[in-house]
Parts: sequence; structure tokens; C-alpha cells
Amino acid sequence: KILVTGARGQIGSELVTKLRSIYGVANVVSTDIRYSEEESEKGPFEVVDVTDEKRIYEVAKDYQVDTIMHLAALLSATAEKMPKVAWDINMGGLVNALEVSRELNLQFFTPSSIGAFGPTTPKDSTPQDTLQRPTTMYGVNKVAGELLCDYYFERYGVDTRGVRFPGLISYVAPPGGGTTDYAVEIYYEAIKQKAYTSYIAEGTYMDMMFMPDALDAIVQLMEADPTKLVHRNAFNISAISAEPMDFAKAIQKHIPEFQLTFDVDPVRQKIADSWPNSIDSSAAEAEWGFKAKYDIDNMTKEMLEKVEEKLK
Ligand code: VAH
Repeated sequence: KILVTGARGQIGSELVTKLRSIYGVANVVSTDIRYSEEESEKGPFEVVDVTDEKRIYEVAKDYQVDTIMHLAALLSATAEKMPKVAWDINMGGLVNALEVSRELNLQFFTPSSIGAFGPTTPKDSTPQDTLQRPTTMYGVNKVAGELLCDYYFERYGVDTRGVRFPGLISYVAPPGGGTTDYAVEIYYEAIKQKAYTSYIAEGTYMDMMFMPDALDAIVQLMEADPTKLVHRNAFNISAISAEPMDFAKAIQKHIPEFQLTFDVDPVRQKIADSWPNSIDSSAAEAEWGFKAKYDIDNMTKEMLEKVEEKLK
């Protein structure tokens, strides 16, 4: 049985659906800070504010879960707007969820991000083990989070596992306040206006991944043989290293008249410039068989089809 925090977020909303299709509806408790009629009709749902440790404990105990997948967090751009609030939620929520996992001996997953790297990290094919001095509050939270999860594994034996996600592209729930959100918005605008103005500058490479690959990676890592894991928090995984023009070219194969223009947002550009251009996934491939299925072309085909359907 799995407790998911942040279940109404960009990852959470699709992860809950996937987990329920694998493990059964009754075996996945979705939780979020706000009540949702829709969520509670789909399966077990509870209101949980992750800054309230007792509440996490109560739900984990009542439902007798054996795993927590902790997704509740503020993303990079939002965190830069309210750094102290981001610290309280991202670190306070994480340590609360880890404490409950220790007390109830639960398996534990939480995502890190390419945002855990900084401007002094090698930018191309960023290694699994390298210098991590991020210059954003989100990045500080992610590096501290990786170290905290490894600590709970080494010190208390909590089976903690994590991946460093690239920018995730999806069509179910919109991303909230990320730096890579342009790569989702561009598909919606391509359908609506056949044009998009990117707040990230031409030539800015970042790692990206289609949500189905991200969800498969979570399940695969959590089911992996623990004796084979050399690393735990958190594995580099990537699928696509792309800049805005790469998305435009992929879209133009389906919508030839699509136009991409630029109006750079200095805040999010500064964040993007501090992140790698591409990261190396070889540790994940070697230790638990990670393999992405989507490249920018098959992702673009599916995104345009699904977004068009959604906007009908
Ligand atoms: C963000 N989508 O932009 C998230 C993610 C790598 C990017 O961490 O903050």
C-alpha cells in the first residue's frame, strides 16, 4: 500500500493513476493539501499538509501503508519567489515524511532534479557523482534532500530511493511554477495559436523527459533489487537534451506554420543557465535497467494529439 503526497501535482496526478492500475485502487492513498471531490471519487483520498508530521503519521498508520512516495514541494521558479516558504515546505515536508517512514519502517521515494546541480557542475553529460553547488533555493532543497534521504538509509536503514528528474512534459496536470514549464506550454500554444513566445532563450539546453518515461522510472526503481543499488539518492535519469528551437522544429513537422518567438524572463533564464545541458544516466541504466522510450519526435507526436483532444 502506497501513500502519495502532492497527489494533485504535475507528477502526482499521473503517478496515482499509474500506481492504481498496477497495484489496485484500494492500495494507493492519494493525499494533497486541498480537498478534492474528484480525487475522493477516484479512490482513497485524504487531506494532508506535509508540514504536519502527525497528520502524515495518522494517514500512513490508518491505511497501513508500506511505502511513501513524497511529491509535495514547491518548484524552482516559485521557490525563488518565496525562498523561506519553499524551505519550510520542501525541507520540513521531507523530514516529516522521512520520520514517519522511519517510525513505521516504510519504503520511501522522493524526486530530486537536475536543479540539484549548479553553475560549477560539469554541464555536458553531467556525471552521477559530481560537484553540486546549486544557486537556487529549490536546488539547495534538492541537494539537502538527497543527503537527508541517504542519511535515513545509512543511519536508520530506511529504504529510500530517488531520481534526479529532468524537466517533465505532460498533458494531464499542468506543471506549477517550474523553469522548464515552457516545454509544456509550447504544445498548448502550438494547438491554440500555432505560435509560442518562449521565456527561455534560444540555445538554452536542458534535460527533458516525457511523463510516461518518468512514471516507469519511479516504478522500476522502487521494484529494483536493493542489493544491486550502489546509489540511492538520487539517480541521474534523462531522455532528451533540448533547447526551445528543438521543440519548434519537432512541432513544425506536424504544424509547418508554427512560429516560435522569444521574450526572455531573466529570473527563469538565470535558473536555467545554472543547470546542466545534459546529464549522464549510466548509473541508473547499470543498477536498475533505466531506459527511456520517448525521444523529442515521438513525444511531440503524442503531446500534440493529446493536447488537441483535451482542448476540443
Ligand atoms: C522545475 N520542472 O522547473 C521542475 C524541474 C528540472 C526542472 O525541477 O523546477
